[in-house]
Amino acid sequence: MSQQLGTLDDLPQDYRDDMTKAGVAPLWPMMRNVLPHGQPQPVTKTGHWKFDKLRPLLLRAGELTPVEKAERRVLVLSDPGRGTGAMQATSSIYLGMQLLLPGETAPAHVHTPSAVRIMVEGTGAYTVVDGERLPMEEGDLVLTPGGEWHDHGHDGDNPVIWLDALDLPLFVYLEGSYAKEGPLQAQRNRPDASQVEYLAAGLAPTRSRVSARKYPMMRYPWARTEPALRAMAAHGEVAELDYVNPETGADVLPTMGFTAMMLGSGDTDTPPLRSTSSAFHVIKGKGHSIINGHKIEWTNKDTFTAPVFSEITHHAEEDSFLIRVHDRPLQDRLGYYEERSR
Ligand code: GTQ
Repeated sequence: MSQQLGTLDDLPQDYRDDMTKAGVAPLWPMMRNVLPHGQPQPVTKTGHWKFDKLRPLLLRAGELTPVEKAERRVLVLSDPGRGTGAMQATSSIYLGMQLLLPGETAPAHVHTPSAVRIMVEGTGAYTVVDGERLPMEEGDLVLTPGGEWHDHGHDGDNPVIWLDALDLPLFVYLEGSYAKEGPLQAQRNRPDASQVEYLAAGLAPTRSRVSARKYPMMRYPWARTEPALRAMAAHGEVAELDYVNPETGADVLPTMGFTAMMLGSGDTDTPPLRSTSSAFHVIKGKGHSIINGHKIEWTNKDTFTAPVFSEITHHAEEDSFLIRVHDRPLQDRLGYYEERSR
């Protein structure tokens, strides 16, 4: 039975003062703040960042702030529920839009949080992770897992822009976030694993257990994702593919998960309510999503978010491709991931 709990005002002032002096506080007036009934009460609010608004701001940052002064030239997408400057887009997901100009490098560092790059615009950029050079073409997903050295470079002729998704809020909350800097890495003279070892689904190189890599493939080329989605969509409605470790089939990172979705022109997708928060990035297409009654009209390269347990309906007005970022791997580890039907 739900009981009305006592409030602070029920307590005499001298008792409240004595508690404050002793460094304690009563639980019961705050109980429902931390343990609401039935489902969480998220602080996070749906956000929508239109790329045509972000792009000029990012290019201006390129004029105003040399990469040496920024280390990473990024505009942070702040959760509207927490306000501008919030270093998170949802409870667990950090998003930033990063610019690298031709010839620039972003210095090598390693940090405890994991990052994923979703390529938004331009060609010729690359990320080096543990000596492996990962080309970044539009739509590619590139992993820089926590604890792996990484730097970014750009051999092309035009600005490149990508979306960073990090599990940074979690690491900040845990007081576990820190970085180390180092020299640019030597690059192995060999194409990345997606081009050599994992060219076909279901086939992985025969290896000795001793040489097993924790992150065997760190680049997921869009050139292969889109045909896979189109083939699935041709035989069903909405197609959605998980990004997985090609050796184990497990999620690509310990805390964050990623899917690629295709909604054909005219398709509607009504996923179950999920205990995860999510971010959606439109690789290309046009449509709208209704998130808890809030309509978001999205187009190419836009990004939007949904808090935990959101009611979400997507509708595509043309063939549309989205990447969904979520925190189900973390929730699976904590043992509370949940879906509810609508
Ligand atoms: O590229 O390593 O958006 O360390 C935030 C922190 C990007 C990066 C961000 C980072 C990076």
